[in-house]
Formats: sequence, C-alpha cells, structure tokens
Amino acid sequence: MPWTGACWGRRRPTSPSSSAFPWRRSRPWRYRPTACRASATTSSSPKEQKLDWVDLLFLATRPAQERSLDLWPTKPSTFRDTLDKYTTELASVAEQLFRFMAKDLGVDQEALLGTFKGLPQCVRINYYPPCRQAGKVLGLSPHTDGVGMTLLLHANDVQGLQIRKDGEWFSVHALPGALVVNIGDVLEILTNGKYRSIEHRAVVNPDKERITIAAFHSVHLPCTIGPFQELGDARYKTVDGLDFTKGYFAAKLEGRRYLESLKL
Ligand SMILES: O=C(O)CCC(=O)C(=O)O
Repeated sequence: MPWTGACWGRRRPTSPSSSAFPWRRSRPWRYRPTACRASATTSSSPKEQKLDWVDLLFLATRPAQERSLDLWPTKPSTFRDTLDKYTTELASVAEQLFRFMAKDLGVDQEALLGTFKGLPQCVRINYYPPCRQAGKVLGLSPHTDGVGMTLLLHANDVQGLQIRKDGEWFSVHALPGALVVNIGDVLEILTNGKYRSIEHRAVVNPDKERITIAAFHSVHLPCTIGPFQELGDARYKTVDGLDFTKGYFAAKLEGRRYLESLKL
C-alpha cells in the first residue's frame, strides 16, 4: 500500500509470551505510520464489538528510500537482510503475475505495469496468538486490500485465512511454503471487474499461534486508477490514486464497502 515508514501495532487487549517476536520485548507500542491498521475495530453495537487478535509489524519495503530502517528490528541479526532478499524476490513474482494477467486480459503489459511502476511494496507481519475463546475474536476483520496484489505466506503452516464468496465464508488451505495471491481493489478496478478483489479475514486458532507475512503491492503515485478501455464499458469510476487511498482508509476497512462505492 502507499504507506510509508513503519508501524508497531497491537490490536488486542492483552499480550501473550513474546518468544516468537523478540523485538516485542524491547519495544512496546511504537507507532509512526502515515496510515496503518492498528486500532481495534468496532461493529455497530458495542455488544457485538470484536477486537482484532493480532500483534503486527508493518514495514514499508519498496522503494528502498521509503524504508524507516530505524524501526526495522535488529534481532535476529539476519532479519533485515532476509526481509530485504525476500521482498525483492516477491516483487519479481508480483511483476511476473502482473505480466501474466495483462496477457490473459489482452491489455498492454507496460500499461498495466506502469500503474505499479517500481513495485511499491509494504509488508505486514502478523502474529496471531492462540485464543481459548477463539469464537469470540477475529485475527483480522473482514476487508479487501486497497492495493493491486497481495502475496501472503503462511510462515508456520497454521491455517486461518477465510475468503467470502456469495455471502459465505470459506477457509483457504494454503499449501506449505506456497504463496496465496490476493487480488486487491486496484486490480479489480483496472480489470473492470474481470479480476475480483477478494474479501477476506483471519480467524484464530484456540491452541496454536499463527504467523503470516503479507506483502502488499501498491500503485505508484501519482497515478490515475480506472478500467482499461479495451475491457468494455467502464463499470467503475476513474479516480486519482491518492484520493483512492484516502477513501480506502476513510472507509474503515469494512469488507467491500469502499470498492462498491466506486461502481458505476
Ligand atoms: O493472516 C492472514 O491470513 C491474512 C492477512 C491479511 O489479510 C493482511 O495482513 O492484510
């Protein structure tokens, strides 16, 4: 996403053992985002209120000059180098996927890639502690991603991702080591709805901790986001990239609500 800097967030009321994330020991709540999903979500009625049960680390990774290295953990000592290498590889994967999609759709590859010039990227490392009352919490509330494409890795092979289709939630069984590709709102608009942004959420395991790494590939600003003309009559408004981003965050990540508001 076009977020810069980094963010330390806690989206649940209490914290379990910090063994899985050593940086949490030395750095409590630290927060320096330009935009970040780090607050508890609220439903319309306080009785139904659910807090997101996740500790997260959010880092801008590309372009390199947007990295707030002072907020990048130094422990373990391999962290920075590994994240650098991993996210560089992921950017190549994302680029290839954008190319395949352009070919599949019959649109100009360079035009599609131009929207994602330089492959701006942010990473969100999610740590979902086990919760005995897993039915009472969500790891992540339902949302779509306000980017082109998200590549999600299940870092410890514990499942919990769910997607919504025709109003029903389905569990995604990620293969060990495989990347889950989530289409984001921007790609849905660019492709005039041919590729659909997936509404998703994360549920929590009662016994096991879960760790995922989401890499968001966002637009290059400034830009204009609108359907490719060759994909038929526009079914979405054309919007300025920055306005889109502001609108996305203002809509408070409520499922597909913001995207639906951009439909013609
Ligand atoms: O951890 C997951 O399964 C989903 C992560 C996600 O959707 C996100 O970080 O935005």
